[in-house]
Amino acid sequence: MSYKKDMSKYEHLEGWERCGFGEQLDKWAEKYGERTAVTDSEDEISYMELKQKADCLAAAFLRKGILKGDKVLVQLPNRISFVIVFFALSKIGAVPIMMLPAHREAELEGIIELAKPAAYIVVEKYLGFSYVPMANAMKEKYSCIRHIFVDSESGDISGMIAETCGENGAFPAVDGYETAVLLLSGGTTGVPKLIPRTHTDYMYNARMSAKRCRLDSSDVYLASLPVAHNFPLCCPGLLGTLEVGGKVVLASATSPDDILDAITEEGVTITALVPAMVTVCMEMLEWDEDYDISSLRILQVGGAMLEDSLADKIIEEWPCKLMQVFGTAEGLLSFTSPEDEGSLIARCQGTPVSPADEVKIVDEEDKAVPEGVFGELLSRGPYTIDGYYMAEEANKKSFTPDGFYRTGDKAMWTKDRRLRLGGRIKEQINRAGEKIMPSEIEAYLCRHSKIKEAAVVGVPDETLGNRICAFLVTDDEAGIDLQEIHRFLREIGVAAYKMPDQIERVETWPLTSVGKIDKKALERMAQGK
Ligand code: OOB
Repeated sequence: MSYKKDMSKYEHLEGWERCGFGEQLDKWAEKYGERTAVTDSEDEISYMELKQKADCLAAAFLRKGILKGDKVLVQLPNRISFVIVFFALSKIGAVPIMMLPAHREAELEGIIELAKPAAYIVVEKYLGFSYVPMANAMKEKYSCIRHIFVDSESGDISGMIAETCGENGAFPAVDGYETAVLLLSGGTTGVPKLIPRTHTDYMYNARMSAKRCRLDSSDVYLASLPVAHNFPLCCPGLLGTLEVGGKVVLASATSPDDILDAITEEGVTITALVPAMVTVCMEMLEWDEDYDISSLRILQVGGAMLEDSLADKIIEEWPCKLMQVFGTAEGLLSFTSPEDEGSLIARCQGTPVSPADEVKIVDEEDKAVPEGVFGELLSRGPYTIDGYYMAEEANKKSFTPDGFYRTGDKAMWTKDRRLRLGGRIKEQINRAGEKIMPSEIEAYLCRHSKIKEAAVVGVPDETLGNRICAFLVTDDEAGIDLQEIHRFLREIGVAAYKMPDQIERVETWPLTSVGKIDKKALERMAQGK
């Protein structure tokens, strides 16, 4: 029998409330009424309107036959409809699966097979891609998908809201300990992993993050990362900002000018970026003096290793506090504090956000390592999951028998009792904050007729953190170039962020002493090119 988390253990915690997101929204609407809750590039919505629209859409979903407990694929970019859809599904106890706009057929299929969603909600078009044909193809292939709802100017979602307004009846009761969302885990090994977060633990996650950021109703939070990701959704992100009555600005794209424009125009006080985005924003600021980022109070940086030199540069050049954020969709969050000294902020990822977080750093035999020594970071606690969704085998590997999540990250305790991350132990590539599992890309590559074998490694890269390099054994005379690989991967429906940045052909593999492909040697080879 695997370890099962006992939620009652956490009921004494400040910020822990057994309540669903739907009910939560009602409380916010009551408290913050006509204040602006969310703005996007086209519109804005108050807390009260958000509640009303979520109620209407929830009633419409029920009418269409979406039931409590149904899983629903949600693939929407950063826009107000995302927020309405999230709360509407929560109100009826349906569970959104947080797809990213970048995902394509290859990612969708694995998840549909695992979670059997009853519906699929897509944006009509975003960044030049039309989602409806892809959604229809999925519906055709998988009979579990009974409905496609399209979010467009005049499409299903707005129509459904308009149609049912004023007639919302009773919604099914939702318990705070039920699953609220299924988040995507970074990097899968072919079989995707979904992360079930309950209403209560996820809202606690948001509250503890907001508390560490000293967030209040005067704050303006900018979500420029895709808001379906845990970082901008809940750390404190969208949900943490709504909790305190602040305003959320949704930026529709992640380019530096979009980010800097939004900060300048909206008076943004806090935002979250991955290191690669900070670098490009800094470059932009250097040659364009029209931006005004003086409203910023906190810049959260996380999702990937932040180089010491970049941390120093942010502290020196940005008119705000840097907050280093180590986070996982599985739960554990560790942030620096706004009150910490700059020198401390630059060299660590702070402390866990909840007093009830249990963190261990262990060696290969799961024994605790001393301060100052790297080991694997393990965590258990109020908002850390005790298992992936329907994944008994994966859970045996990813959790200890007493319920600690194995992050696969190298970390140490510093002498000031702060966490300092040191890269990955598990084989996973972190490319500009996106997590990619080499084995997944290897499997895709081997579906190409010219490729006999493939090995994928991450190679340190100044801008991306890591770039993806694919080593290939191909049929002798058949040449293959990067363009062809990209075309092929696009055709089979692989997300763009997983495309190799570099390919190298090999005749034979370098092998380790036990005869496995020596990936360390491949990394060195790729670096030399
Ligand atoms: C965030 O969540 P995920 O689930 O996409 O990725 C988690 C992994 C961690 O296990 C670690 O490998 C890496 O991302 N990571 C960092 C880091 N923050 C995350 N590695 C080094 N330094 C950091 N500061 O990425 C995420 C979730 C919530 C908030 C922020 C990030």
